[in-house]
Amino acid sequence: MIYVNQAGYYGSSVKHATLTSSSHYELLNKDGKVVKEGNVKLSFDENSGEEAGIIDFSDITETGTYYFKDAEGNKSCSFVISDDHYDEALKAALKMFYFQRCGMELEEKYAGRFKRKACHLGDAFDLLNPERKMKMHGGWHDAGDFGRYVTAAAVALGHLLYGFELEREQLSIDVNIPESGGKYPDILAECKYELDWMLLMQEEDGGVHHKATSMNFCDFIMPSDDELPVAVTPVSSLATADLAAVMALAARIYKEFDEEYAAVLKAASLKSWNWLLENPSFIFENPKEVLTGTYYDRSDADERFWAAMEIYRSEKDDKAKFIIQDTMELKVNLTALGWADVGGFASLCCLTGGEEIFGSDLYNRIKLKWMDEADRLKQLSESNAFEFTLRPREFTWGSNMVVLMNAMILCYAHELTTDASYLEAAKAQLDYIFGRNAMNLSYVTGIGENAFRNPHNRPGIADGIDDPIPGFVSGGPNYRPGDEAANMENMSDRPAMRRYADNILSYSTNEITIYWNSPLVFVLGYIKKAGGYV
Ligand code: 9MR
Ligand code: ZN
Repeated sequence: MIYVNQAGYYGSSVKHATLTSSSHYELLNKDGKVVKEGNVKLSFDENSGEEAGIIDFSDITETGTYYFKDAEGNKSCSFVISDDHYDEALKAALKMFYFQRCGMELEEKYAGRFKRKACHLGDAFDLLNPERKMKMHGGWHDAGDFGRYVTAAAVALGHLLYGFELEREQLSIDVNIPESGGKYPDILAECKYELDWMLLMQEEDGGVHHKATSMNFCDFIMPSDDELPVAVTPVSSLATADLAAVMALAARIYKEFDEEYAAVLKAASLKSWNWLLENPSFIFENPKEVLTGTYYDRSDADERFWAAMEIYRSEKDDKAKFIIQDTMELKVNLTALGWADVGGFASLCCLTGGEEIFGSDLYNRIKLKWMDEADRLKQLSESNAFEFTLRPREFTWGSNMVVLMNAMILCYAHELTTDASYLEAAKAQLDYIFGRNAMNLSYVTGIGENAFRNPHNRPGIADGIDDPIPGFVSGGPNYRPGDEAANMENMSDRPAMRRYADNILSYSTNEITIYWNSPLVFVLGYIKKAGGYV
């Protein structure tokens, strides 16, 4: 087999595909003419369990549609060589957030055939005081379920907003949402939809509720048919710190477009910041009667660190400085960009803010850690035929997020150094996401000849439309799958890269979430900015 990036390749940049089982290949154009052929040395690849090698076809630069054939005559998926090949993917990946909107009708002119009625417009109730009703409309559904969770939301916004800071031009695209053409670029209008909901999760004293979900997951129904009451779970220091951080970040970005709104965001950030200074760690435990996702995280040191970094950037606050200094002595992961460990966002804040703000000592310590991790990832990618950055046991639930987080780290290493080898390693991670993997599958719906089709996503299942909504990233292979369709009984004899089921029942390998799409937006924006360094 020959696995390719089904979303395509830049004309003038490095182009690789992965060949398995036999060593000869032919590359053909759309008329079936062989434009290149050759032999590749194969060696064992632990993730895919296959003998695999790299086909380098960087010398083929002409715009067009191509495919490969291996020695047995197996055809690869087709792909394009073109300098705008990622445009559609970026647009779809960003539009995904609109399709996740809660509390408003998705009208046909924006949603097309995936239009749907407004959902979850009623008040929620405070779990600790059920008599108390809380306004709780808006925001994005987290995933294939309709819950809304602050820590997950903050991380998705982190990817999108730091992305916007870095790749403003590439991410300021029109994605046809109701706000298009208004005072913000669409990406900021979309993020505002989530920020406004997050503000509803904040108490007067600055404490922030962890999540707003029904007590248990509803059936596979349209969101407007879900009438389960929505419970707002207690305040957690995790959610409070994340909100303080993300509101400060957003205030900085929105200021230029809307000073009034930026002031609201900033006030919210400071309110939560003050709460953090006065309150100890309240780690979130799912109340026993609530069966939806926990987003369990045993330490809030990294969340407080992120908040301190953002607050210091805008306020030069001494208390924030102490927290930053103290946290640097702890073993906080400084490159993690997921919902549990957020130290990487603090690093991005420091590195994008620069030495003048943070001082050269802190800046350089963080830069060193960032580059260490980027070097580790680059070496890993240079050591296997998929140029991939995970080891078998790192295929966790949502492994595609880890792949995309790694790509973010590599992109920013390229930004810091302009060394093209980091960009190449980042691009190879996108190759994997778009089909250069042992499933021969693009993990983004609607993008590529053989894209996954059956995400675990309630509206996509209940809408009666055969095609999935485009632009959704799948969670991806899971070394320890645990659902009806993918589990250890039917998958433990498979290599890690194939422990995946394109099945609506497979929430542990094939769900979708906002924070699996958001790093894709970041990475696509960056790769487009670097233009494959054409
Ligand atoms: O993305 C989360 C993953 O890292 C965890 O392993 C998993 C189990 O705790 O939960 C995932 O998050 C889910 C959340 O709890 C509820 N909404 C759907 C999320 C994606 O599967
Ligand atoms: Zn809803």
